[in-house]
Amino acid sequence: MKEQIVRKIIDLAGSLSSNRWRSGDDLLAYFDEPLVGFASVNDPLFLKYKQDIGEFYLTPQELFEEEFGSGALSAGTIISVILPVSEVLLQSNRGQSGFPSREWAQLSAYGGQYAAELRSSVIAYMNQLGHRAIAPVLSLKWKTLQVPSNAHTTNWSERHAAYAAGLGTFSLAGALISKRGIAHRTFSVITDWELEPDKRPYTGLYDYCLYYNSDSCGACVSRCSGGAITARGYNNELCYRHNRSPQYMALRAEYGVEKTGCSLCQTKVPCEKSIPVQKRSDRGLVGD
Ligand code: B12
Ligand code: SF4
Ligand code: SF4
Repeated sequence: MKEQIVRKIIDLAGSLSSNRWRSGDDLLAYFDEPLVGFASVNDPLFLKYKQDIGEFYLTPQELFEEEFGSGALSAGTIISVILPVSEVLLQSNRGQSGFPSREWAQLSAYGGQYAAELRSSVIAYMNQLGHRAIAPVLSLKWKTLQVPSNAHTTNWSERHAAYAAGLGTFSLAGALISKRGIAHRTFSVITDWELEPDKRPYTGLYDYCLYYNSDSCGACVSRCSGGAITARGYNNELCYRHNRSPQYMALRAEYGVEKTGCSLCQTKVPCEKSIPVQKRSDRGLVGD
């Protein structure tokens, strides 16, 4: 059954015109075919997230109950979807330093619409098959908040859902590295349909990052033009400010978009589009 669901999500993704944008005479895709993973709503990891991240962090049950009432989710599945950024966009940002390319800014400004449409299509598909489903980030309970340890956090994280569903691990850059790399967008849907969870092909939070698994790399540190990534990890406040600096505001006007993103840390790095492997010549630790 899971294969059928994965096939369906890939087909739905292929049918959406919002994944296309015009560049001169060409019609190009923002994202390649999605990756799909499954986690049980009763996976103890979701309680561990609450313990480690904070009491404010929501479990799948709390989110589902907001929509369908108390006790609505005794069993079920988190379906996590990764949308890998297409090669043409990766290429456009590789040559950039300091600022993203015009093409990348298109992705930041409009790629979210496609992700939202695909998410709605997945929910509609679940409903057609007689199952209830919600998108956590559309719940009335979902919110962004500031806590002492994190200036920009939320009470449901899409990358934690992806981690639980076996789709990837965290990294020095803060982002999730999937088997299609770090350059992606991701969303999740919670359903009361009980499906077999995927096995996580890793045991540690940072298994796919070379900085943690091989004492090497750190390429994202020098790629980051906002000084937000160091050997101590990712500082989301610096990233946030950098993306709203006067230079970036001017860039929004120049490119004619409401946001440009930056994402230099997601291209021209060994983890860009696959799980990175250490090359002998790359040995050596990053400085701080
Ligand atoms: C708020 C937000 C931001 C804020 C702050 C980011 C942040 N907190 O890391 C700002 C505006 C700065 C930002 C920037 C960017 N973002 Co953003 N952002 C989000 C958003 C909406 C929520 C993130 C969040 O609060 N998570 C909750 C907290 C708890 O988790 P976390 O910080 O992600 O996780 C860390 C800690 O929990 C820590 N940790 C500590 N203890 C423990 C214990 C356990 C058990 C675990 C598991 C983890 C853990 O490890 C994690 C990794 O550092 C998500 C969408 C979503 N709803 O999830 C997108 C999202 C994370 N962003 C995304 C992207 C692409 C970006 C940018 C590249 C955009 C850009 N500017 O070009 C940058 C760079 C990010 C980077 N280097 O990681 C993608 C990430 C894709 C990926 N490969 O990981 C997401 C998932 C959006 C999406 N739908 O695809 N973002
Ligand atoms: S560039 Fe290297 S250190 Fe940075 S996240 Fe990717 S693998 Fe880890
Ligand atoms: S999005 Fe830009 S500023 Fe933020 S961490 Fe990545 S490279 Fe640095």
